[in-house]
Amino acid sequence: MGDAASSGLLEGLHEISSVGRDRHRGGYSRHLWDPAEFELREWFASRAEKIGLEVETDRNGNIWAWWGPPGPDALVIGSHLDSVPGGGAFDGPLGVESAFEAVRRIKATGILPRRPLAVMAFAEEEGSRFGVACLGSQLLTGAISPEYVRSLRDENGVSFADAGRRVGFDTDRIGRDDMALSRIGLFIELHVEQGRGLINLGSPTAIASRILAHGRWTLTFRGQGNHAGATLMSDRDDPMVSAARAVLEVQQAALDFPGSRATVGRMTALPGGANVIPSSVTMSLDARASSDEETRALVETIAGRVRATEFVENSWSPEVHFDRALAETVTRAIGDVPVLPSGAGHDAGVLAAVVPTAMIFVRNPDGVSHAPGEYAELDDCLAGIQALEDVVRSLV
Ligand code: HGY
Ligand code: MN
Ligand code: MN
Repeated sequence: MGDAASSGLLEGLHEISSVGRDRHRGGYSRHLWDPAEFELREWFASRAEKIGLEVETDRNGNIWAWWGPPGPDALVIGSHLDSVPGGGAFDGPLGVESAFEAVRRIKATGILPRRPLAVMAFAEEEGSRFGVACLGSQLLTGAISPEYVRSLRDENGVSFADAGRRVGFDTDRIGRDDMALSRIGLFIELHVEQGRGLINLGSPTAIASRILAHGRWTLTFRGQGNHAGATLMSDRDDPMVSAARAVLEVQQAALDFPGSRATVGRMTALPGGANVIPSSVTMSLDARASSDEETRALVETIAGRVRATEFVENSWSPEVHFDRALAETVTRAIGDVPVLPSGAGHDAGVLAAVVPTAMIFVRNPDGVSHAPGEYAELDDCLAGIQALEDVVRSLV
């Protein structure tokens, strides 16, 4: 492992440890079709070719690396390579690198798999550029309409369609890909645990039982733009004040629904001058709860309490319950490890709607994720690879 071990990272993660570093936010910013993401796509291809896998990119931008010819009932393992703004090094890439390493080890034994096998990386899992979670896997499975996706715009107002055209990606072809789906027999995703679930359980790995329902909304508060000095407090219609009250209402509503989560991660004032009362303020809302119904009820409660001028849904991911039979297969292969729910969404959650799916979590020593400090101990990462390798061996 050389440098990688001294860096406390798996070899493959060490190779990309400088890709997409965000000097302003810290951590990494790797978003769909930006230079860093293209560099990661090249890393994926070189990692695959090094172990003799054939690489192809599907019509939705997801990348597949096949061991043998693509075929039906394939075992597919992988995750994503993109990040949130200022994200950590493990969320996504750990799952892709662990998949490559598990395949490399099995290939080195000389066995020939009884079924096709692919390692994959889904496109835009974080939805950091176009605002929709798991964009690549949702397009693949038909969970989202291609027309809606083509109309999405990034924070610079560039549409998905135009952004794709600029990088030579044909966005006319996006949408449910029955041929690709027909090849997938099972999907298994390894992921760093995003939370503190494994910290006190004495196990480096766990499997996932379910994923909370979650969605994203944009709230807009409109007021009267005006002069910060000339406008008496009694004469103001200041949307920043409404938005500030709304943030507190969001927090209180989540507390009123025990176990739910609601987050305002971004707030933008227009025009944004320090001596200007804004004319409008937009803010993001990320809301999550155990069930679809509870999440909808939470968001309705928030909507009733904040009186936004506009309240628009951007992304919706229904609750997920992973396949019991596959979970038992995984447990037989890796032993009796803890079973944890996931507050974080994953491509495995989207695939679960169409094929049997499972997730293996790797211990996160302090639970921090979606932040520069996100990490996993090398020994726990190696335990995760061993678990994935054992599961793959039992299935190919
Ligand atoms: O937002 C999520 O839960 C995931 O990290 N995309
Ligand atoms: Mn994430
Ligand atoms: Mn992730």
